[in-house]
Amino acid sequence: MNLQEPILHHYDSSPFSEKVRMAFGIKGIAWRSVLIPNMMPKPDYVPLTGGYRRTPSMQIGAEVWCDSAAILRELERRHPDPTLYPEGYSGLADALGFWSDRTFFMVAVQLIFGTIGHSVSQAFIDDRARMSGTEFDIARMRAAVPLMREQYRSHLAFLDRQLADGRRFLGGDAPGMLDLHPWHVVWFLRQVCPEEAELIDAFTALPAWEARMREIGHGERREIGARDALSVAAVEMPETLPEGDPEEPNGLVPGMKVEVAPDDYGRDQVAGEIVVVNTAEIALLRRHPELGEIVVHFPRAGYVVLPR
Ligand SMILES: N[C@@H](CCC(=O)N[C@@H](CS)C(=O)NCC(=O)O)C(=O)O
Repeated sequence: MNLQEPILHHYDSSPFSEKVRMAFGIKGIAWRSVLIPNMMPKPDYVPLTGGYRRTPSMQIGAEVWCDSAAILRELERRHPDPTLYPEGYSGLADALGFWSDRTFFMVAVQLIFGTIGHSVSQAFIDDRARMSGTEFDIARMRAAVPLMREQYRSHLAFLDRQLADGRRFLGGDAPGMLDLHPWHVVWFLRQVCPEEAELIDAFTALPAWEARMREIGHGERREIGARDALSVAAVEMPETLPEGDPEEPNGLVPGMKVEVAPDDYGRDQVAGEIVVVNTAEIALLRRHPELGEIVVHFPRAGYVVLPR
């Protein structure tokens, strides 16, 4: 096995993983797949991330990118052609993720679990309540389904309107970040809650866009075991070099010991020494008793950094 091949830690029904799998497809990348549990505990996963529990992450050698935003950024850096960015949209294309991944996604979560919640295990409900720090209240979500249907549809209408001039993808002729952001929310409903998919089908341009996206596929996927991925981390060494940013408002610099955590849900903290810090990412060096040195990367927007 090529030890520098990307390894995606994911599960098939994970929408944020689907975003990344599609990026592999757009860029024609060969990757390894490690299937991880969809709830805690994740004993073969957390040692790699240092405590981050969310899905997905991407491992290359002894480095791990947590969060789809950090993963997509790294894929673009390593495989710039074809780019995920429509010309002139590099900043706003990333900003759009905050709409799709938070607002639009949360509408979908309520619509989907309000509809299929009765078939979800109590263990899953308890896990999601622990992860979000608040009740995962299926009865409340069920009551909100009519409202969420309206909301979901109004967000879909943004996409349909963007496609109304006959363009193939949201950013023009080529698929990219503008598609990936909302794609996983549309995919999630179609995949997990087909009984509500007529909300999508009722639009004019959206269903054809969805079909075009599906055709792209996931690149070249090959399964490996979680233990194999841990062995890769153990034999490889991190390669990222220290990088600072003199404009950091609170004086964060390489070498400092900090903790990083998401600011929305699944707020488990990852502790380490800063290797890279800038407006786009923070990377931490960690030492694991069996795996040795690992560098873990996080996006900067949406993650808090606390001195230790
Ligand atoms: N901002 C994160 C969100 C990731 C996320 O919410 N992932 C879901 C699955 S799609 C998750 O972690 N669920 C709990 C779990 O898998 O343990 C990203 O873009 O990767």
